Amino acid sequence: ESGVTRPKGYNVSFHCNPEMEKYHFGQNHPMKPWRLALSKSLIYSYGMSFAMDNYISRTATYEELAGFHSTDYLDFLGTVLPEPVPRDLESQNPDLRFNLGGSDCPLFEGLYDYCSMSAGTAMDAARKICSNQSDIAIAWGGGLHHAKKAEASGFCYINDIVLAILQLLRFYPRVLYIDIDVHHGDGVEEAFFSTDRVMTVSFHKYDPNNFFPGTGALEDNGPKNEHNPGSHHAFNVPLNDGITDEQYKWLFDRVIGDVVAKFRPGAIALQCGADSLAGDRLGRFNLQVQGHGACVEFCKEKNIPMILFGGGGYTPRNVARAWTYETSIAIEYNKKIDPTLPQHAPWRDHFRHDTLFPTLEQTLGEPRQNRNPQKRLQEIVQHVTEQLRFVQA
Ligand code: ZL4
Ligand code: CA
Ligand code: ZN
Repeated sequence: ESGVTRPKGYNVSFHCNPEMEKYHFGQNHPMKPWRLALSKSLIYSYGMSFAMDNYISRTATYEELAGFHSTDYLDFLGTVLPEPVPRDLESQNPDLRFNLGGSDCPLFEGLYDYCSMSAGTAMDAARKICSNQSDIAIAWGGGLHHAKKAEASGFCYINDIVLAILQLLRFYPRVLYIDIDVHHGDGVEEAFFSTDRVMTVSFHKYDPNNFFPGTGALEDNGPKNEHNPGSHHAFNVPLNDGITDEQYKWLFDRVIGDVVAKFRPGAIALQCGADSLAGDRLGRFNLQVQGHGACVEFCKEKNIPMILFGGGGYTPRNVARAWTYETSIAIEYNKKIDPTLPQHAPWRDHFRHDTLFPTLEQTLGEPRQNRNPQKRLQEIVQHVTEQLRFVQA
């Protein structure tokens, strides 16, 4: 008896593959697939599985992966053996084919299977949306937004988001992609650069010389050639260190509100990378679980079919908190959720504080200095408004 009931009038599906949680990128690598196990265990401890359709997803087939990726790349990915590249040689090593085998995208045991599982969860989620069996489909094991057609990048090998959006495009004329990971969603932006059927919007830390991947300037809105249908269909919200919940929410509501009103998407793909949270090992923002979740809430209120993807997130206890809260938003349990973590939750001590909503002081000690003047945020909103005038209503 958990007290969690199904939301009235619509369906949420939850897609995972427990095998994924077992893979290792190597010692000290920030990407830790076990954060998926931690997240799922917290979600289940709250009893939320009773309010969703729960699926163990299939692994994507080679043919499905080839819907976006080149077969050269897939063939190589399927045959490479984990041969660790000597660290000091790595930068000069001319034999890093497809950007595989460096410290960001190492070759590890079972890499191809891990990739097809991540893609499988995302594609299953997309299929549930297309068949109208789900209104919100959750794939926390997906969200690997940097992968290119024939190249691994930034911990991402297979772009499950692109594959899922390609599914959605079979049924919906227009799909909106939103990315709240602290990194720029470059792989998804690039994949749909030349089409007006997908609009991409990424919020990210932008510092071209010091922060990965270095792309995603405010002025980058798609092909510069006006005759290319993709022009004015990419949006970037470049931010600086220390942005707060209040500012991020303000920006998100203005930008996404206007984008949805103008573009009228039939489906939304929302990448919920949790490295935009305060205290993340790689991130730089001061977002709290509430502010991160407010983005999911805002999108949900648009009543448009939606996929929620995972993505980055390198402080596993906070990743689990965010994705748990966001699952509760999907099933409309967020207003009733007990902010005290369930007594019986496995790894409860791992969370350090027994709350779902730690304060900034609890997560950071000292919050990062906020380098986002309100004036700059206003400029960003203004730029988006101007770009949207070029978009066909
Ligand atoms: C690590 O400690 O900025 C990888 C990566 C491995 C273990 C031991 C190796 C030590 C931080 C990162 C050497 C590490 C050198 N280990 C890493 C330009 C870089 C070249 C690689 O959230 N070095 C590259 C990628 C980013 C770069 C971010 C975000 C993914 C997502 C979606 C991808 N790459 C500089 C860094 C470590 C490591 C410690 C690391 N890599 C931090 N930032 C990067 O958007 C899932
Ligand atoms: Ca982003
Ligand atoms: Zn990231």
